[in-house]
Amino acid sequence: MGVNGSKSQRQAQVLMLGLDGSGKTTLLYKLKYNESVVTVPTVGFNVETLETDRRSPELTVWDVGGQRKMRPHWRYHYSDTAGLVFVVDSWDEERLNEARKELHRALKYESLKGVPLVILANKQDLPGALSPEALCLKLDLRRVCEGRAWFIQPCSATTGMGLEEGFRRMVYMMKTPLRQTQEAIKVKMRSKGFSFTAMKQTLLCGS
Ligand code: G3D
Ligand code: MG
Repeated sequence: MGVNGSKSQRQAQVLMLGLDGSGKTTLLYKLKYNESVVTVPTVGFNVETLETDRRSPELTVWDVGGQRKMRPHWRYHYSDTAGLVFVVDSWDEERLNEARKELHRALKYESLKGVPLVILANKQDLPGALSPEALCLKLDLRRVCEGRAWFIQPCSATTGMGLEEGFRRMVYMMKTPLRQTQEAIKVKMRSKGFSFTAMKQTLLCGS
């Protein structure tokens, strides 16, 4: 899955999906060059490598066009995917149902089974953007991500807030078996004073 022979420890493929306009291309170039770019709808894909720390694989991030006519092509990338990032426009409540359907459809594919998932709750800089907790419910994440390591990260591709954290979390989940990931998050949340029940009601990793 997403690892290339001897390069297995050095490079991993991350597939970035989401509806058109959710901010995928903006965030890819913000991460890569720390620049705000003017985007045009992505026809085909953009691909960039992101460096990580020396003990982690470099990430090759595929930003695949999210327009309706492009979505049937998403599946051709699944078999090479070591990590899935799904970008959501947290401000556009009207298209959340469409986003939910596309996410759920993708997660049903056998080749994405067990692949860690980071949901990037983008456009948090806009007033009225939905919180990660609200998105978690509206996208029905806890149910659809059962048995999978996952995480929802609030971010803004415009300001850069949360982007590195989201990809750092992805690297962590790719390197860590699911059970260990859940335990580590429980310990961290407990240390912050969360009860386990409260944790379950919020977000973080799969149940
Ligand atoms: P896509 O690649 O997922 O299709 P784009 O999305 O990266 O092309 O972004 C679509 C629009 O959303 C762009 O605006 C872009 O500037 C804007 N955008 C992306 N991320 C953010 C964000 O975090 N905050 C805000 N406020 N806007 C964002 P235009 O106007 O060019 O359509
Ligand atoms: Mg794009």
